[in-house]
Amino acid sequence: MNEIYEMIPIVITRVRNKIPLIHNITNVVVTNFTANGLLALGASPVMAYAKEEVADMATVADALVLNIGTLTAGNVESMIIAGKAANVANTPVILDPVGAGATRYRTESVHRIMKEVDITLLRGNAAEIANVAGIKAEVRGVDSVNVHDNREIALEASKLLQVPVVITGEQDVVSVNGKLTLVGNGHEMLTKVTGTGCLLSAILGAFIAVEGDILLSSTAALVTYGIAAELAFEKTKEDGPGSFQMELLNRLAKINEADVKKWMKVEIEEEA
Ligand code: ATP
Ligand code: TZP
Ligand code: MG
Ligand code: MG
Repeated sequence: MNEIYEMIPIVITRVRNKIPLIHNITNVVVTNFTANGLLALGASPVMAYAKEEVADMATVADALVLNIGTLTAGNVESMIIAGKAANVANTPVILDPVGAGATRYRTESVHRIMKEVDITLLRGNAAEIANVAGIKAEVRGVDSVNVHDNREIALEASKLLQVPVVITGEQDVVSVNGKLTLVGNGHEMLTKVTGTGCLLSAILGAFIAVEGDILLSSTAALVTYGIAAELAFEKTKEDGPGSFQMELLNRLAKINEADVKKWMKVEIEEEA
């Protein structure tokens, strides 16, 4: 397991060397920010939604990221077509169930997608993940309302759904096959900019595209993103969310192995 600590800083360099193509079917709020965040990091974003083309795009992509933030019936159909093609092509699929539990349509759509598509990683806040897994939790709009025990919900949800899970919040949790990592990096300012969770889901796609060990790649993505946010806050703390959002892109472009090694806050639980 010590090996994981040594490997975490290296994954960002692998992303930059490979420049993975990330196919996003995402929401209208975060589209531009997600594309710019992936580019800054060193990945290659593409947004493609038409049911006539999503299978082709998902087949050539290095990861497919599905995000239900501004769902339409057409998008659900496209997500399922893309997801099935990704499964055939061995393209990893990341699902962000934005606002699951807030409306019946969102929860049902997530269940439909998960029934038809093998998901490599499910990433959301605690309430979204709890609602997808059928664990009782409250969601209003796209934000988590209650304070939840991220660790317990991640563990239970990944067991119930039989899928790797990342829950984000003040502390992030990765749960894969009974193993857990807890990530303490990040900054509260991330909650003042919309789309920071959605961008993170896309970045998880970029990391999973270059490292197939989901516990390692997901932990590396969370740590790298969290540290970039901490450094962005340091530089812009006198200003506010606008400057922070811009600086987050700058820091995603600049963060390197040495930064990750120096600032990472990770706990590993072998047998949770
Ligand atoms: P929500 O709608 O609940 O805000 P989200 O989809 O935006 O969910 P977050 O849970 O906010 O996703 O996670 C996005 C990023 O923000 C992650 O890197 C996470 O670690 C970080 N984050 C969220 N809340 C905090 C916090 N209180 N302190 C530090 N970092 C945080
Ligand atoms: N409404 C629908 S999707 C969306 C909003 C505000 C963006 C949510 O982004 P995030 O990353 O979950 O904060
Ligand atoms: Mg947030
Ligand atoms: Mg979200």
